[in-house]
Amino acid sequence: MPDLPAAPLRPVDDDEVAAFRRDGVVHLPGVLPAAWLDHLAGPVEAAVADPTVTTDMTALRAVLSDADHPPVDRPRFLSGVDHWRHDPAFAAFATGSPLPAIAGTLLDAQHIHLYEDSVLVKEPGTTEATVLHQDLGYFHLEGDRICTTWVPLDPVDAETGAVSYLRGSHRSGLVHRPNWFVVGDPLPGAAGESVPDVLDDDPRFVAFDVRPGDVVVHHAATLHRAGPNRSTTRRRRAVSVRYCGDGTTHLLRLGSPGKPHHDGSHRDDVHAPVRSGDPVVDHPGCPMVWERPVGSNR
Ligand SMILES: O=C(O)CCC(=O)C(=O)O
Repeated sequence: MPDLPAAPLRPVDDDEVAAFRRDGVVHLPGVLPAAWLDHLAGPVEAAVADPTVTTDMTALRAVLSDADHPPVDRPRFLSGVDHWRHDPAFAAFATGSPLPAIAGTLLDAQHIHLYEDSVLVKEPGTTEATVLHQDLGYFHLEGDRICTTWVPLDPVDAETGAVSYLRGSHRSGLVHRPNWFVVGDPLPGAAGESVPDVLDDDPRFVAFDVRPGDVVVHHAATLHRAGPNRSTTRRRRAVSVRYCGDGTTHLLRLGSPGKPHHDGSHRDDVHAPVRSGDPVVDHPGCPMVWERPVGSNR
């Protein structure tokens, strides 16, 4: 584990906590020490260069939409998941950076577990949008204390593919069917409500101009999407880390991509596979990564 700070550069304030609860999303400027961003840069490069750990979403969209495939020399949207499970640099970030404490504060949790991480890179000129979706339908979890932290490694704005969030949608009480991320068709066999048709200019959408050091956190039930990267020169590199807090239970959702600890294939066979209804407790597949300091209300 590198000796990098576990505390955010500044505390998350009351207005930010209130915004997260009201809107289902909050932009936290200037909370991540630059050392963590330096720490991630090489591992992200290695991940996007390795087709065994990232998926070419540009090619996937071409195949799914049966359009102009195969895409040749097109700028690509590359996305991977669960890097922390095989790469100690990602594991250090997901477990030892300020993100778990930030999630704990926003979710008003006593403890925080890591669910998964994800690399999300849109190279300059990437035409793929990330279509409207809700994370909860992909997660084999149930509860209200579940969130995604989105960490930009580059300045990101509307031109380069900022994520936009449908404010208040986390309060719908609905779990939406997961889709292919770059086309709106639902994953085969997946359960849940259809993702609603929402006008592009719906005033509930909010997006943020962000810089390295900022973190955007959204509730797992918040609908969100991201644009293509229309810049010809600027990359859009980001890492998402997803956490859950106390009160969360496992819920194995048909049709959503599974995890090794759901079927018992995790290498630590002392731990039984999890089942629907089990509370999330410390487990190598979903480790506890933060505990509220004694006597702290933050
Ligand atoms: O970065 C993107 O394009 C989408 C990110 C996202 O949907 C997420 O992290 O939950």
